[in-house]
Amino acid sequence: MKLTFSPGSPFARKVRIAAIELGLIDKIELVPATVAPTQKNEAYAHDISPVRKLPALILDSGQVIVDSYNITEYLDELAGGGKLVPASGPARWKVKTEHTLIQSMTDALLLCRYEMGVRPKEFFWQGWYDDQWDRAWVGLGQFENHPDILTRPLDAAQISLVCILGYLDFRFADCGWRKAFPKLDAFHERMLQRESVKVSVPPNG
Ligand SMILES: N[C@@H](CCC(=O)N[C@@H](CS)C(=O)NCC(=O)O)C(=O)O
Repeated sequence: MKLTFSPGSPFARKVRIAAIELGLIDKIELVPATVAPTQKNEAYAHDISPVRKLPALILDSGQVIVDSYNITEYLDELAGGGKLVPASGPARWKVKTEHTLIQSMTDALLLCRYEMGVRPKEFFWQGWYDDQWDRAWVGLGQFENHPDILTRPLDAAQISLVCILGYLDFRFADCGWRKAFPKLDAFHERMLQRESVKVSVPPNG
């Protein structure tokens, strides 16, 4: 299998952590890819995904699986199922919902990043930026007071949470999340004791 990948991507990191935790990383070739708004990358659009986002998992059959959550769930199934995403019942929907919230918060941070780093300065929209930032920040505040996700055995929502925190370090180093959210800081430190989390820290993070 091949995984389109970039070392700074919180979504690709999630898949990498999941693959290591599931014992599948040796079956995956990481293929560096560059995708960004306004950069056409027709080959990626044609061969992998018309919406030009990474990560994507390319199976040996040629089938492509897009979206980091789908890929995580696919890998989980390959490893026997029910390991990072509970197989059924309320626990499954809890992990999936928390995961989706954190993924949407990460999307919001990425939009902030693009607003700052990609959009021409004269078109920067402060109100829109602040609104996206607020979605991520308020969400983090809710997880700060959510003792269950911070302490239970490893799952996909927790992996997502460590990836958004790592992305804050990587792209918004001065935002002060550790001071604002001390329980998330302690969770992040605990997660860093895992090899999977440690080896996947973004390069400048
Ligand atoms: N929901 C997607 C989001 C993926 C995503 O936004 N990836 C970013 C890289 S971190 C990307 O490909 N951006 C390129 C673009 O938006 O043009 C997932 O979880 O895989």
